[in-house]
Amino acid sequence: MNPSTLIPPPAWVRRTEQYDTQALQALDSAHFIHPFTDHGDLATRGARVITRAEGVYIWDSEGEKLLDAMSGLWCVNVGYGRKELADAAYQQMMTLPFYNSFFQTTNVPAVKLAARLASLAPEVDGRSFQHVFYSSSGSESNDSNVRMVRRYWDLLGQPQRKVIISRLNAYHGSTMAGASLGGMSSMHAQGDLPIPNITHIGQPYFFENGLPGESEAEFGLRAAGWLEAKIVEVGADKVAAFIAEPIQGAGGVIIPPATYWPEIQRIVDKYNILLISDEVICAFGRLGHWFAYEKFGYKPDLVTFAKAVTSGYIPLGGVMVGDRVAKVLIEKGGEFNHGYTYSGHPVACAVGLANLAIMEREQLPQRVRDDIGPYLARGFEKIAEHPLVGVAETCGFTAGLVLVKDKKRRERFAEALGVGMMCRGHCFQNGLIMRAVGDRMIIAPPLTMTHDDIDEMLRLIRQALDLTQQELHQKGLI
Ligand code: PXG
Repeated sequence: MNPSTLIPPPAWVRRTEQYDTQALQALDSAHFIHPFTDHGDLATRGARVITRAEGVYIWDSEGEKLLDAMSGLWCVNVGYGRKELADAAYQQMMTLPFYNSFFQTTNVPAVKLAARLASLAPEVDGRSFQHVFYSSSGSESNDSNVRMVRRYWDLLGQPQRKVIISRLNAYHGSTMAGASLGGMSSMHAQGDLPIPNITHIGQPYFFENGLPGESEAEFGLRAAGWLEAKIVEVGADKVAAFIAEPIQGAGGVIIPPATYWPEIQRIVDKYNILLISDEVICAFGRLGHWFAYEKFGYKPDLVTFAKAVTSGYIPLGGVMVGDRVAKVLIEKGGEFNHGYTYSGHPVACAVGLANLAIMEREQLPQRVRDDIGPYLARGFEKIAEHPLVGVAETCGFTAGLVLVKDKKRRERFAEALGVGMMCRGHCFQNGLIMRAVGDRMIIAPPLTMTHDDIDEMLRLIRQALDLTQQELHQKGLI
């Protein structure tokens, strides 16, 4: 199939005046239950209808243009409007739109992508990732992790090893296992979570949990020590695995001190427990590497991926299964009674291959490491000087800042004030998409941003900070 035979989109796709925003909002309100949304509240204001996107910008049904500093939702690493990805999907749909891989069949894109991912995952100390298990999302992938980890220990004759340790304020998805692994108390409060045999330790958030006089390096060791304490408390022979994000994304871009990961590695080695690196946000260039464990130098047994593997153009997720686990599952396991209809979906895998090809051709991980990552870091050093900013930090091409009441004393705002949402409102009003996580403002822009795009983004961030400061001042809150 020749890509030039692609039918161009109908003219109305790009003509914003064709949209009846109010009618769409009414239908939305009447029929669409959104994720993580208060619908009573949404009905009073109406959802913003996003209609198209190009490069690093999105447009809504009213023709408003917004700089998308969140890459959709940590997904669109190659930016919007990539015809190559549409072509890959189209061609694959016309060749083989779907076939399952349950009953001793496979398909070409799934095979090629698994081999490609295996070649991109760096080997550490002789441990490599030769196998991939596919799903369609990060949540499903983490459910698969729970199944695989417990199956692994069963096969090794240690069925009592069931407990998976995670961290507070971690995000690992929204299915029963994903939300249980996550450490979001608001999620645990709904639906009788966590499921059994999942427990949590504190997060390595120096700004919040560092003690007076404690250095960041000391704090990193202390925070990692919570894992050892928990293993001892649970009983080392009952612990199956530790799961963590290299840096916590949805938790607010929490970047651990440099001492944290090496100490975590020492502890998981000492107690022989499996290490799961949830890289749904951090992989595929976000931190300047194909996979983030390479940046921090630790040795996971399982790596969760999703989102940017297709730059979000189509759902795909999975788990990189390291040699240690793969060997046991394959050599001792027999049938693993687990899988999804869409495991290894040919269209999703074809888009994944095309997406990785773009990333490789444009050297996006390297670009983050050598060029736009350091450029963003320099910009954020200036942002850190703003009177409303307590701390501003970057890691690769993601960043977070904390809004504070008193910069010198690092005094935080009362949570009920919703100062983050106030700032987010000013961002939206002025053409910038930035996420608020409590009083932390965060970004994870497309890795294709130019220096000019970054300058424009920094200008919009500074403007939103100024407007937030003005509003707080007018309300007598600072
Ligand atoms: N693990 C991590 C580390 C994630 O960030 C998931 C698993 C779950 O992936 P799926 O594809 O099932 O959504 C995620 C997802 C936010 C936000 O507000 C972040 C995510 C999802 C929704 C919102 O920052 N990350």
